[in-house]
Amino acid sequence: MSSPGSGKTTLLEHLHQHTPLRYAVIEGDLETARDAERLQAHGIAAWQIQTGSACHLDASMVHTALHHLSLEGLDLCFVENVGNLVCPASYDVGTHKNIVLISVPEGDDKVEKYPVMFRRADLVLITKCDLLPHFDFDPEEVRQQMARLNPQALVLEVSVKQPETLIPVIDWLSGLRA
Ligand SMILES: Nc1nc2c(ncn2[C@@H]2O[C@H](COP(=O)(O)OP(=O)(O)O)[C@@H](O)[C@H]2O)c(=O)[nH]1
Ligand SMILES: [Mg+2]
Repeated sequence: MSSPGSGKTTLLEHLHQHTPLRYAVIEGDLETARDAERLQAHGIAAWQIQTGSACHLDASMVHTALHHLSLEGLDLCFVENVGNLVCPASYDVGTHKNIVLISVPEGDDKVEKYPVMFRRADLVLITKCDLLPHFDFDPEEVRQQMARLNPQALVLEVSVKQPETLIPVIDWLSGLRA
């Protein structure tokens, strides 16, 4: 879950190249199958849900989508929710864990402004960290806000331009699988 454009689909495109974990993705957007097509182009099984006007997925939509994916032999199935820092947090779609992204260009004040979302996070990824030299974004600020709001959640800094930053994410996912 995260705002539109914070890097959800891009992260799922890149993780694939650095892990033996096999995963499928359920995509949610208002219109188009662009994100599912992007993942399929990388050989990742993906199913697109088009919500029309709904700003979030619900459990029934995810249930239907699961019938269109072959889960045999998979380690994980991601659900990329509709880009939105508000509504998706209020709907339990059946995921075991929640990952919330916040990208450097969005600003470091979002945790406390959108607490419902960040309270539900098991993992928070600060994305696009290659852009830190160009923005007044302080990752420590995000860490402090998370420590006050949801100290159990892990906070990691990532960038698809710096593939080594994806390794702790893969380790976290592998730990879940184990
Ligand atoms: N510089 C930089 N750009 C990124 C990174 N991750 C994603 N982007 C760009 O951010 C834009 C939105 O990414 P996308 O994955 O479609 O976001 P989504 O709407 O959250 O799925 C695209 O132009 C990506 O290339 C990153 O780590 N660094
Ligand atoms: Mg996307």
